[in-house]
Amino acid sequence: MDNCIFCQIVEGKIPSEKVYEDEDLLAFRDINPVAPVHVLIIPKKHISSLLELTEEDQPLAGKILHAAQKIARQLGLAEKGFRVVNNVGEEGGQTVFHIHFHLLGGRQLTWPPG
Ligand code: DGP
Repeated sequence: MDNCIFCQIVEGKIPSEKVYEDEDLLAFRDINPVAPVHVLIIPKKHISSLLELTEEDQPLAGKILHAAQKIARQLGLAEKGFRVVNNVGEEGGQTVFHIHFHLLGGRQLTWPPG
């Protein structure tokens, strides 16, 4: 997708601070962090939101969750805990329409979210 910021990050056209990469996924630091650790985990394939995830994408979805665990360990979040968040649509607070999972940690997170 030519006009998708995250596709451009995958293609290296927009720089990012990568923390994890494999053939299907990329994880990089959020440009506007809301916690000491704030990483975005994305599939390299363009999927606009959780609503567009197909049955065929189920292995990819599982890979994303497993990568979240690996990255959390890698960044020292496993002991104290962390949060994985996926915003969907307008009321969900989604601003970039390439599915992404926020990995947040490094401080006490509160509930409910705003
Ligand atoms: P969401 O609101 O859930 O759609 O989150 C989108 C996130 O993407 C937001 O926290 C800011 C981040 N973001 C937007 N543009 C860029 C960018 O160009 N680079 C990086 N690293 N993060 C970005």
